[in-house]
Amino acid sequence: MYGFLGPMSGALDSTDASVTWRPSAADDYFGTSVAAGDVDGDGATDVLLGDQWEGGELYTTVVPGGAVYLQVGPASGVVDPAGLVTIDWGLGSEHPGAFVGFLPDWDGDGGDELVVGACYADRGLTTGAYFVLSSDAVHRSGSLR
Ligand SMILES: [Ca+2]
Ligand SMILES: [Ca+2]
Repeated sequence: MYGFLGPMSGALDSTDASVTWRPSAADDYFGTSVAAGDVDGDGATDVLLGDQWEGGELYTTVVPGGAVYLQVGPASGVVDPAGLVTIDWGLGSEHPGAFVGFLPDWDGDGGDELVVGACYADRGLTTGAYFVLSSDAVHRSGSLR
């Protein structure tokens, strides 16, 4: 997944990216979803990166996985998402990361809340849920499961 700082003009490609999020190992649909907000309220944009099959198995047996990574900004260069704040339900989970987003500071603590969509919530193909994670909880833990 690539991030480009504006202003932009002309034809761009991956070598023009200001930041590249690239897993260091083969991955499962890293980059399924992306959203920008300010989770720590410092004025610098933070990025949520979804990976709805992380740790799962898509090709031989359908075992859901999923993870969401939080890049606290600013960022530059090549970043391995394994080193970021990770929101991971674990193997056999609900596909967190199918959708990610931010809610503008819902609880008034100065940071935007995180929204994680999990399209297999409750282990069903026709179910799904959105989870709202407090910016404060994410900051205190550094990682959530
Ligand atoms: Ca920020
Ligand atoms: Ca908040």
